[in-house]
Amino acid sequence: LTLEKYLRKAVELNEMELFYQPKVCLETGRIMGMEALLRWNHPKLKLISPTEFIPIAEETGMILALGEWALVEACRQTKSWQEAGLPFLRVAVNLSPNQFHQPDLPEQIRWILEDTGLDPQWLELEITENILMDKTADTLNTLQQLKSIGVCISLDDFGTGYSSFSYLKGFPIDCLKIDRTFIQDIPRSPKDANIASAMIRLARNLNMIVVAEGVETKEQLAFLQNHQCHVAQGYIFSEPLSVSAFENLIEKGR
Ligand code: G
Ligand code: G
Ligand code: NA
Ligand code: MN
Repeated sequence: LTLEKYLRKAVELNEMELFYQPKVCLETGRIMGMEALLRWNHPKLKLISPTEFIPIAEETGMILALGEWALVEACRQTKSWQEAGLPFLRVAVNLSPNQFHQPDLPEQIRWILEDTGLDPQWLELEITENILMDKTADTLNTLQQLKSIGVCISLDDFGTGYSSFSYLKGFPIDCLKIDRTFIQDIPRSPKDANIASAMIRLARNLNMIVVAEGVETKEQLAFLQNHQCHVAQGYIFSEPLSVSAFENLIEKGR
């Protein structure tokens, strides 16, 4: 309950921050985008993990204000990096189920892009399978509206929720993110290796971009390259970084 009280003030008090984790193209080895991840710097409670405050934000409805802040901030920052002459990168923002089911989400995305001046092609929205589970007609409608704006849609944590192949068939998804639980025991576990390679093939055959999450070792990276995974993200490249640390990283790769 105290956390809830503090959370209400956190956005106003400027205590929220976005960290950025690079996504690396496995064919070129270059950073092609980044995932924006919320961090809460509470003056007394110190750095609080999103795994602690996102569920509270969801329950209390605070996620709507918080999610809007994250969208605006990620688009603003990405545009500002582009204007500073850094390589153009696509920024991915996580959407919670409550945010996704807001009737005016497409309208919100439209004005945020207009306000920040970011071209829609540089924004990616990460949703989870569970979002696709209910309200099928509304969900499809929302996704189609978002696609018509020109943003990319990613299916996050693929394989861990209520996975269904019908989602891949029925919804306009650009990008499949293989959950890190399928990556972590590669190549030691033949089962996980088989599941991962099947997911990569499935995504590629459906003309989707496939991203591996939570890549930590050289062996995992080699496996993913051998199996033609498009993109990887994980500690092997970088943990999520503050704005200045991320800038240093992309300046270096220029
Ligand atoms: O960065 P970290 O591993 O601590 O993130 C933990 C969880 O919080 C992840 O599941 C991530 O998707 C979620 N998360 C981080 N930032 C956001 C955000 O801006 N919006 C939503 N809905 N979830 C986020
Ligand atoms: O649920 P989502 O996929 O959005 O969660 C992303 C979370 O995964 C972030 O909190 C981030 O800190 C974490 N993460 C990113 N790379 C790695 C990694 O290589 N290993 C592990 N264990 N976690 C990671
Ligand atoms: Na994510
Ligand atoms: Mn994920």
